[in-house]
Amino acid sequence: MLSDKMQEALNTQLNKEMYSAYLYMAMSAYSSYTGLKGFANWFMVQYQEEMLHAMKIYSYINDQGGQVKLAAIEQPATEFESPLDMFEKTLAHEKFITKSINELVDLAIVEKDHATNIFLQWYVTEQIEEEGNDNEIIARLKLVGEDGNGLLMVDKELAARVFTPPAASEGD
Ligand code: OFO
Repeated sequence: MLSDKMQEALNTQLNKEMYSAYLYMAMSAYSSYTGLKGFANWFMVQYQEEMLHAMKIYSYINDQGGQVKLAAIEQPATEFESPLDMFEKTLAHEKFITKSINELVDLAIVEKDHATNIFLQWYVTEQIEEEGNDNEIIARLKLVGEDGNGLLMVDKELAARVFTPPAASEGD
């Protein structure tokens, strides 16, 4: 069972995850537009991951007998300065999400809501991976700098990313 406060906080997080999906879809669209198919692929996989994050919360609220309440999703930017700009904005956004998840865990602890606390641990771990991926790609993009060939090499690497749906036991 969820308290009203926890239900509202989870619905807010659901909206943030939907915005994350929308943001990375916007980055994928812009990457396609600028001819960087590998970047477009990476961000589209990220979009899929974010939809998974959102749907896990959706299912959890339902499973707990709570009410899912959908709110408007903020419009993301439509243009970006460079691939590095996109990844710096991605990292900044993920830090914001990490803070938000940590605050949810704090609330679960205060409310002695053990089920939600356990549920949120998956997100705590996921955020380590998300920030790690972004840091790694930012480092590579900084090494490449203005070198077009280097950028195309990174693009080729990012083209290899595939979305792996989680096993049934961890997916819902
Ligand atoms: Fe990118 O982790 Fe969800 O939002």
